[in-house]
Amino acid sequence: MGRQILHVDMDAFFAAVEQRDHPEYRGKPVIVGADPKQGKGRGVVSTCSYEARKFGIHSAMPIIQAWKRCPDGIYVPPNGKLYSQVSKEIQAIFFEFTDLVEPLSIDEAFLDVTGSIGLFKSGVEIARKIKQRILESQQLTASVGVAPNKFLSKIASDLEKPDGLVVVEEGKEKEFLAPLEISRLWGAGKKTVERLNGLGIHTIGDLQNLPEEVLKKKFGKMGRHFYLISRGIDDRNVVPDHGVKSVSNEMTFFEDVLDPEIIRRTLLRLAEKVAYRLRLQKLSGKTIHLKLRYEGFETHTRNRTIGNYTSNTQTIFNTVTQLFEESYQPGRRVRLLGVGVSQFGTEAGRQLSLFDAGEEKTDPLDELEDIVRNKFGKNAITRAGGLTNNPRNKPPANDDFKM
Ligand code: TTP
Ligand code: MG
Repeated sequence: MGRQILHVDMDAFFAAVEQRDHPEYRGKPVIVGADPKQGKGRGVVSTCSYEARKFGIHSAMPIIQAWKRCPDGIYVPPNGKLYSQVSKEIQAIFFEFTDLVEPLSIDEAFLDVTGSIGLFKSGVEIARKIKQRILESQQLTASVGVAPNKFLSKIASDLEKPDGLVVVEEGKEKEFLAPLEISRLWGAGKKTVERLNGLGIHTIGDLQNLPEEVLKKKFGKMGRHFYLISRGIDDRNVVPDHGVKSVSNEMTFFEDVLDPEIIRRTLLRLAEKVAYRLRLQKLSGKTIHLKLRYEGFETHTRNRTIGNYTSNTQTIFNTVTQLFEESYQPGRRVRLLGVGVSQFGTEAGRQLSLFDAGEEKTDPLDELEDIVRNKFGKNAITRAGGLTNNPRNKPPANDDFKM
């Protein structure tokens, strides 16, 4: 069986919390947002209850317009602190079912529950349990999509809101998508939708009927993306948010170093360690950092953002080597070197990555190293180029640095 990905999204989140805490608001149009000031207010609607949506009110609408549509509604200022607290408690529920939780916003997250099926029977069963737990503990409803990937689960969670549960079976991706409007396609903005409509393409099914070559001709790189995504093909991983913003290692030399070969090997060793730790945490980042301290204590930091997310030793090594060559003042002794990676892959970043360079393929050498390290400990293997001549020039055990 393939992957089981859940997308969980709370229903009318801010408004639902207000209705929960004020029983007199229940069943009524509740608008959370700016003060309407009897129709003279500025600012916008944050969200509104489903009762208010019947009046045509929605998020981001000017509050004056909401007032015009529903002057008798209940207008409530947002209580951000409360919503964040509720959001945290809901997230804690997700972790009862899997560690692979990728929060997308205050009220939604992707969960990869593939590894939890043995314990809980099926993805659908987990979705039911999560909905039940949220209802019991928070008296709030969530909508959940269950599918073999992120794209499909996100669409599915939205289809039967509020209190929805929609499952996309493996093998049924194409027929699930076919009747849906192309505006639901990931990557299709307003202009693209207009262009596609102009070509007589209104549903995802219409798009499925076009050969890949035609799509490529009309949309260039996006053509390939549309070809895949209209068939429900999306292999993005659920990237857990560990709260970690960067991963880095540094090494202070026992004796200050001039030898370029020792410097090169040290950078390789550090790149290896950082890359290994990234892969261990299933992270990849696109900003590479170098820290360089000369004898004395003068310290320089440099960084470079590359076009794709990486956890690849060679890529990290090549980039820090470039940074080193660009900033090193020849003839000066080096006391410390540090290598780091930050700007981890996020949903938005990954969306773009499908169209351009994307995530790198796994390097077989990295994979081999990971296997050995996981089995025999993290110091069990080092690339030949990363060995230092001076055995005293070993990295300290705890060698994180702040960037
Ligand atoms: P959404 O999940 O987009 O909306 P929702 O939960 O209110 O309603 P739905 O049932 O359709 O999911 O956003 C979550 C919260 O984020 C929402 O309750 C309020 C806030 N928000 C804003 O403050 N401004 C906005 O423009 C949007 C879209 C959301
Ligand atoms: Mg929501």
